[in-house]
Amino acid sequence: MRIRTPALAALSTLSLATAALADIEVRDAYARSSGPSAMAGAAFMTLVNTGDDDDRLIDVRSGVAKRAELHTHIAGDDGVMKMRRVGDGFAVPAGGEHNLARGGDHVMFMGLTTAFEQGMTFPVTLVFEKAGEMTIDVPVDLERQDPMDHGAMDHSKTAPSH
Ligand SMILES: [Cu+2]
Repeated sequence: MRIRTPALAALSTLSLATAALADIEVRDAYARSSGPSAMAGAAFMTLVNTGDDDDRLIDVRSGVAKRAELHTHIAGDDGVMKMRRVGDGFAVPAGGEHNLARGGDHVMFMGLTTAFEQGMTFPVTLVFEKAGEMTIDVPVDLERQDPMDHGAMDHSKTAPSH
């Protein structure tokens, strides 16, 4: 029995973690920055709640930047979309999903400690109110055109041209 104890302990730890995270799925995550010298970057993904309880993404952490924050875009007084930190996070309703997309809600990385290069992948820890912490690997994709981006909220199209 002594030989089996460590294996059983590891197994129960694993199944506890799986149970705690089973209700949230992260789909189609990717990250981008404006270029190799950019000081900031962002990540986008779809959060899917397959459970019966509403949940909420309340925090984010990553070693790729000095700070990681939850951001959204809102229209400023001049009509230009600006980024704002979201203090209470993003609701992910039971049986529903929340989309983080360019021009909308996103994970912001400020003070990149590693330049984003096409094809690299880095870990991001998402902290949910109920599901707890979930660490995912996010690939950098600098070339992707966002199919959810209809142009109305894209910086390049809403910012006044100089
Ligand atoms: Cu931002």
